[in-house]
Amino acid sequence: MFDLSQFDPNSVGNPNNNIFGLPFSEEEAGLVILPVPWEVTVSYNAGTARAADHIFNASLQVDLFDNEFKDEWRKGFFMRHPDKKILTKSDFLRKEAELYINYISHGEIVLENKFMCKTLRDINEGSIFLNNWVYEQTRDLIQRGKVVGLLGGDHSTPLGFFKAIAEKHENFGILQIDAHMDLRKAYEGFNYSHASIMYNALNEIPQLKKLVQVGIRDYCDEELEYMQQSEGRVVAFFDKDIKERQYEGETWKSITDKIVETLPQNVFISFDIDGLNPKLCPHTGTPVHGGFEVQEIYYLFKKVLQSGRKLIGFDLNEIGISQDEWDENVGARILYKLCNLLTQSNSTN
Ligand SMILES: [Mn+2]
Repeated sequence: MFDLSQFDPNSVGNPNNNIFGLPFSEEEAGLVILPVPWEVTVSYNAGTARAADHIFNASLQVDLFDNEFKDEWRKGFFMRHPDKKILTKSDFLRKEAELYINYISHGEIVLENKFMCKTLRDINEGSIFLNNWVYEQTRDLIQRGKVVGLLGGDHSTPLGFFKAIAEKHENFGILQIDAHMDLRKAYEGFNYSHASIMYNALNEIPQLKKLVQVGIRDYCDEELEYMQQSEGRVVAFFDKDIKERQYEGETWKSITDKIVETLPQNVFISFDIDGLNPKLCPHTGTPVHGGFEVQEIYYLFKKVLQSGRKLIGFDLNEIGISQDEWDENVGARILYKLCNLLTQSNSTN
């Protein structure tokens, strides 16, 4: 066990240390956070590619004390530096994507413009490169015995991580907190758009047996049809239905019991911050009114663990950056909670 005798968990986070002010190296840490600074296909607010550094800074203010998870941090949490080459590639392709989106938003036909065809090809190839990179990084960490969390970036980033997880778990489910279903096929022509992450995951990963979506409130016909034809592989708990059931007197406990029941034994949490009420994430890529308080989602996560299900990984994505660091502050606290949940779930069996 790492010697923590010189470390004071009650003091403010030391910026020379790692995330949450913790003194662990990657080798020493039981849990490693991989930041993925990528936002090529974001639709509305850009910025999330740079969120990880801001979340790191905000994390120094997060208290290590959590009365549900008293000593989880002692297992060691470590976040890598965001990879500069990936960020540069994201910035370059993002510019290309903006030109392309502007072009198609005027109703122009892509096939009639060789330059735009090449732009689209470059973006799609760049996304494949990113997916492979994430796969290799996360597979390596898993093989070294780490539990792994991914910090986006936009919601396209975890596909490679899902694939690495699938090599270890023949049967797993994703619990997705999100305002959006992300079941679009090649949104705006981008094969690996943030709006297609779950379509691609279901399409490319047979070990993914179940997708349970919570908080959905902005979606299209094609996505609804996909869910309806999935024969139960995709289950959505819509924001409107959840709220109406509560207005009629049903408790959040009873609703969370039903959500948890739909999940298989091995659960991956894919947390798009826009699943929360946008007052908690005003600078996220695609904000939608409605959504949850943080505590409601923590309660759901707690219920997942209490049911005996195992958490096998998480991603946290679409956190924006802001002048007053509010989005990052909320994001850092959620990241800490997810780390605690993940290490605790992996210490018991
Ligand atoms: Mn999403």
